[in-house]
Amino acid sequence: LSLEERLGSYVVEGTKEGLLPDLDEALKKYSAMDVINGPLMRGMEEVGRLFNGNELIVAEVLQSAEVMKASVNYLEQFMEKNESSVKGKIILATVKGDVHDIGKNLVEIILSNNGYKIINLGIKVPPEQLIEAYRKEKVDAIGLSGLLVKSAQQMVITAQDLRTAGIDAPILVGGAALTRKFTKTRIGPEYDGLVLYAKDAMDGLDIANKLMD
Ligand code: B1M
Repeated sequence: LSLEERLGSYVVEGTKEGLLPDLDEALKKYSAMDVINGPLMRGMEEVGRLFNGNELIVAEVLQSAEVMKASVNYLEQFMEKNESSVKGKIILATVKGDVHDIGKNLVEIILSNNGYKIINLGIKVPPEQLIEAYRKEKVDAIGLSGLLVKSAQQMVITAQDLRTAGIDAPILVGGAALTRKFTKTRIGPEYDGLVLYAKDAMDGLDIANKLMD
């Protein structure tokens, strides 16, 4: 197997044996983010495909998730850091009912490496907890992640609940279940503030930077 194929297969197989030396090897050719967005993400997509076709069980997908998390943790030290003063404060949460957190945690890494203070509320976060955190922390924006189809609907509910609570801070949304169109036509109209869709973590950073300008 080529280096790129091996990197994908660690994720698919859910094994870490040989992973770190291969990540080091990859860093000679690619940036840390390119390793994540390229071979590792392709591995994760394959896991999703196999899982969908009942060729993997949840326990196996969890092992794949562990490999992805370990890779991202290792690669974080090689990512570009922008040590500027704090640009803004952002809450991040995976919405109620959803446990997927690898994408959200990647967004946290990218934003905190680029001058943002992040309050990461974790997974399965109900609107009430977001409202409470917003009032306590006085953040500049609220970031919501969700990967399940039902999470897209949960984002609509969350936007409504935030509005009812009188909150109109910008909301940044992302995750595989969402589209720009859904964000604009379904979430946006339920909220008084800006609702912005990010297709990936770097896009999230661009949007955050534009918001803070
Ligand atoms: Co689940 N899962 N899973 N899963 N899982 C999906 C999402 C699924 C598409 C797989 C499939 O069937 N093909 C499917 C959803 C189907 C649907 O609703 N349409 C699915 C399912 C069905 C389930 C369960 C219901 C399975 C079960 O129990 N029967 C269950 C749900 C539990 C729950 O949430 N209540 C479940 C459980 C799990 C595990 C726990 C085993 C594990 C998660 C572990 C963890 O996160 N700690 C898992 C995994 C790993 C996946 C797949 C394979 C990979 C997800 C991932 O981590 N990708 C996934 C299939 C797939 O996506 N290919 C799948 C890598 C990550 C970096 O990408 O999170 O998309 P992602 O983030 C991207 C962008 O989306 C964006 O930036 C990132 C890239 O830079 N982004 C943001 C994300 N959030 C953002 C927020 C932003 C901005 C950008 O701003 C705030």
